[in-house]
Amino acid sequence: MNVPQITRRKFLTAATLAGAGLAVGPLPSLAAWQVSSVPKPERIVPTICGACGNHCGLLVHVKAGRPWRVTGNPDHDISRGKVCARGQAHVLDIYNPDRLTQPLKRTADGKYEPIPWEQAYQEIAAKLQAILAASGPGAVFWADHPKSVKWYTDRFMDAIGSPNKISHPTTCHTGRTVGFNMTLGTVPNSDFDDSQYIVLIGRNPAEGINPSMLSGITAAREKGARLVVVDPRMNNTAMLADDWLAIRAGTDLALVLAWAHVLIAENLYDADFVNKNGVGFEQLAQVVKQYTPEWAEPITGIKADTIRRIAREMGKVRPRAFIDPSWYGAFGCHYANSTQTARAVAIVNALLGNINRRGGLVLPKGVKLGSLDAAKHPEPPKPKLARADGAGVPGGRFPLALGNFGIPQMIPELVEQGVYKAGFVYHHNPARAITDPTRMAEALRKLELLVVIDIFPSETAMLAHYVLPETMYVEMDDLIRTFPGKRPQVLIRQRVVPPVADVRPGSEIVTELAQAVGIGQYFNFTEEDVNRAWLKPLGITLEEMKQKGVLDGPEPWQEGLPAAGIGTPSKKVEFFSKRFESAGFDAVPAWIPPQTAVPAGDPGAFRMLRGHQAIHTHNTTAVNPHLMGITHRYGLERIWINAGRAEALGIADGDWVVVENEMASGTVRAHVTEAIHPESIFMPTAYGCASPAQRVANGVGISPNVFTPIAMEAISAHAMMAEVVVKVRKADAAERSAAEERAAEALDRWKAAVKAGRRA
Ligand SMILES: Nc1nc2c(c(=O)[nH]1)N[C@H]1C(S)=C(S)[C@@H](COP(=O)(O)OP(=O)(O)OC[C@H]3O[C@@H](n4cnc5c(=O)[nH]c(N)nc54)[C@H](O)[C@@H]3O)O[C@H]1N2
Ligand SMILES: Nc1nc2c(c(=O)[nH]1)N[C@H]1C(S)=C(S)[C@@H](COP(=O)(O)OP(=O)(O)OC[C@H]3O[C@@H](n4cnc5c(=O)[nH]c(N)nc54)[C@H](O)[C@@H]3O)O[C@H]1N2
Ligand code: SF4
Ligand SMILES: [Mo]
Repeated sequence: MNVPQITRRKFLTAATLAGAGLAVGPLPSLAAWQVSSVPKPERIVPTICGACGNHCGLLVHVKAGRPWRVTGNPDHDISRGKVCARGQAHVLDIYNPDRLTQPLKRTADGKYEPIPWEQAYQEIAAKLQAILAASGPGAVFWADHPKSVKWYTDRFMDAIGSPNKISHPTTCHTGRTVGFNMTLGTVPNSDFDDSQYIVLIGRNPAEGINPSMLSGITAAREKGARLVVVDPRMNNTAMLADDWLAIRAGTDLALVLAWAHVLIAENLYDADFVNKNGVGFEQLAQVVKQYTPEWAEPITGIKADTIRRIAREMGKVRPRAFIDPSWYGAFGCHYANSTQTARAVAIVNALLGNINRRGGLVLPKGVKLGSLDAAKHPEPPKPKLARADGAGVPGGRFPLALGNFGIPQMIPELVEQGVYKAGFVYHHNPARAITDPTRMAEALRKLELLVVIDIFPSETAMLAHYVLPETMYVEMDDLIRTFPGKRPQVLIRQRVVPPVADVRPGSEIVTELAQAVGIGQYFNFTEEDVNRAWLKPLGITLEEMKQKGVLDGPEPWQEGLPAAGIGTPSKKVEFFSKRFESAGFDAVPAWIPPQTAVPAGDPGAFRMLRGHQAIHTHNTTAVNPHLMGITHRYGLERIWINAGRAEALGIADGDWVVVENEMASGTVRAHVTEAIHPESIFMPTAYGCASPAQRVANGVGISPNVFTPIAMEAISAHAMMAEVVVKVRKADAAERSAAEERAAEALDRWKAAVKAGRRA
């Protein structure tokens, strides 16, 4: 099978023409138009966006008591004055008619009735106490997507004695994080702005948006830096690249090992840095001897000459060359080899001597906050029990996994075994975001108590005994947060407008719940007390913080490795990892093929890849009529399929196709394109909402998770989300008409939502 033959020039020409079309005519710029034609807002409030995990600094302009316009806070280093489409649109979801507006209780017939907050707290507390008395604290889990409220939820779990704090990372970045932590003691930030050579492997900041990455890449490109994008799919960041390497999915480890080989064999690595700051270089050199570019070519589908050229180019401009540590795609949680891929990436960076160097990888500099006075505000003792899922438990099943995040895809197994009996789910949607949502939903249904705190009736909320509605970010004050990095910062989120419904902020919900459960003594403070105590050593007042929204931390980042070394046990870069060795894994990364192979010669079989789109956040924003409007307009819910493979299957662009495997089957339209490797299809991750109560989202597209079994990668226990083979075929007439009917209904619901929005 050949790698698609598509030139970057073809794509750029099309993009440039489209851009030129827009530039024709004497139109003023958007910014100029906004200034000249729009009356002044009443107030502008600095705060933090809540539409995704980047937490960009926003300035929310308020008119007639409503958020009216959102602009970027130029002082915030992550966003640098930029706001993406989601940041613009999600703020309006406070008025979304499908929003949760009051506490709900499930009735005997499976419907939901509104109840007062006090009743909800009392009933939840009574059930929880009964479960704690009968089964102990190990029967309770709390699953969330980290936000600052996590400080409260962790305290709540400590106070009841349960170690089972769970979060999303095994379905996001765990493989990457464990690989880097074990090698460099942390996950560094890339210093894009000052780099001369950037390699992105399965990282697409133009769509898996991180605004500062894009600004940094653009700034570096303008100064002549080269950009290499490695992705089986020509993602939107590849449009900016000098090289797009259309690698065979799941084989990045072979490519990175071959780069290590060339750097060492051709003496291009930074020997001074390695001798001074590394352990196990000899073992590394021995292992990668075999991994020549010629060895990697048939595995990856990338020409040996190209592999060698890029290693030489990196070696030439080191230390201002790096491979970005990445996030989700490729080696966050996708393949059986992802954790070792991350280790190999960390190792190549260390060979380039770029660790904590300008234009290389920066060890993030933190900001040390104060703490509450423990004499007045006693801290709950830490739980004595070991985590039920074994994450990070010495001698357990997953000793190297991240103990502070746990393993959400093990919830079904632990419910089935009778371990978990009660669950709290906060700002997280396991019945959609985790692999095999059907099994997850069955398990959640078996719990004696499920409490979901959300802003929308998610799939998980629709399984809960109690649903508690939270304020949205523009309606609430929040705990201070810090941003470690090259420019360490302190940020605050604050209330812009009062809540539009009977909703409460997470910190208040946890505090009130704690009081009802009888552990209120650990919550004898207000959020303001905490913020003031945290800010105290920084010499910043809460008032100053609220006025500015973001302030620089007191201590600037400094180039070079710290005198005390880095955060590994040896304090050095661990080319050889004793921790890997003692846990039974390769101490120096060696080639591991992906666990599943696409059967050769089967015309309908593909590996299923997945990824983010610029206009949606996971499963949160498909409810938003503005953002879903973009999806409808451009058919963004379609799966990508390689043109040559599609032709062989009789599939034309826009055709309805059936995607199926032993777990599920779904019908969706096809985007037929040269810009994806023939072996894989690509499915966007924002679609396939199964909650009828989310009227704009429901019925649009399909979700990759329904095709993905629950699995645990051996080292970091991530969910191996791309170890999935599916079959694709053209839909027959009956399948097509059923799908068209479903799509037409979804479109009608969207049109109704747009109309209702215009009237509001
Ligand atoms: N718009 C938007 N931005 C977001 C988010 C969001 O939901 N929406 N979420 C945030 C979060 S939580 C995350 S984790 C990040 C995710 O950010 P990324 O990790 O950059 O995003 P993805 O699109 O998941 O994956 C990037 C690319 O990996 C490619 N890929 C898949 N398999 C392979 C492989 O085997 N090898 C290689 N080399 N590439 C592969 C995919 O084709 C995809 O283009 O985005 C963050 N930013
Ligand atoms: N199908 C699918 N699966 C995925 C992904 C995907 O995009 N699609 N992405 C993968 C990745 S990279 C990640 S990080 C995880 C993310 O997985 P999740 O953590 O589940 O994803 P989110 O979309 O961030 O949050 C989910 C829930 O939080 C609710 N929510 C949003 N804002 C608030 C708020 O302010 N307060 C409260 N209480 N609730 C809120 C949303 O309504 C939604 O129900 O999923 C992984 N799995
Ligand atoms: S990237 Fe967009 S959605 Fe995410 S925090 Fe920034 S502005 Fe908000
Ligand atoms: Mo993520």
